[in-house]
Amino acid sequence: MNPEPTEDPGAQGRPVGRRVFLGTLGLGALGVATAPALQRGLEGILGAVAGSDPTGLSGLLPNGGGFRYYSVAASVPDRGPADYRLTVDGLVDRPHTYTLDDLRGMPQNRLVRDVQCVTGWRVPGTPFQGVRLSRLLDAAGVRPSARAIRFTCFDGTYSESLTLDQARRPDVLVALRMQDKDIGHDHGGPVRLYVAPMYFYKSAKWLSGITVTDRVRPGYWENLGYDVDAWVGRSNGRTDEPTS
Ligand SMILES: Nc1nc2c(c(=O)[nH]1)N[C@H]1C(S)=C(S)[C@@H](COP(=O)(O)O)O[C@H]1N2
Ligand SMILES: [Mo]
Repeated sequence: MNPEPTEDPGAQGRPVGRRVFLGTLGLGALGVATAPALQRGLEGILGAVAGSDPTGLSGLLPNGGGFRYYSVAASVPDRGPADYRLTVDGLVDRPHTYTLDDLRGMPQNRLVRDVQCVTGWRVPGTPFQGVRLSRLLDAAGVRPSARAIRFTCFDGTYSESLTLDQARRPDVLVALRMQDKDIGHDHGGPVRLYVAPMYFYKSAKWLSGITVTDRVRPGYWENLGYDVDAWVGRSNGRTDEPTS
């Protein structure tokens, strides 16, 4: 019932700290509690049996090109052009809520990079396209006291973080397209974050909130022991080739 190795950041030689250990325990419980619901909900979508792994319930997506489905929420609503909203708020002069059409109407940037998950799988040369996060931050007018960004998701559970400097990199996108298609629901559509140089857990799916903060608020996995600065090959005790 478990289609992939259960790796964790400690498995690569770094001592398994208390937070990672507690996180693993917590996940075991989550897997037991939500796996049946996930399997019911995704039966029509997933060809593989869903299993639990350290970064969430997952299953290999048919025709997914090597991607695996991850969600820490048992079910996630569908949102599209009529009801999708992305709010930018916090320490900004001009908070704003964008519709999907608003985002589609802005200048788009396309990147092609490898994707690396912290559990080991890697998908080569994947195109992502969307609006640079830095563009949305500039439009909002980030205040001088700001230091970081908190990302929230309409699955109601997941969150992520970046420092302001990381968020302003040109290879960080609010992505509308992946693999040269509109991002489908399973991959976090209609809008997900894409942080090219970091492990894929930073790339929050079903993105709905960008809040500018005065300090880093660790995200979902970071509260369970994963590194906040998640550079591929230079974090989480791993030595993968960098992706960007
Ligand atoms: N909202 C949300 N975003 C998420 C996750 C999640 O569980 N929920 N999992 C993360 C992890 S660990 C990975 S590897 C990728 C998986 O993206 P995919 O399902 O498109 O392959 O999404 C990341 N973003
Ligand atoms: Mo992951």
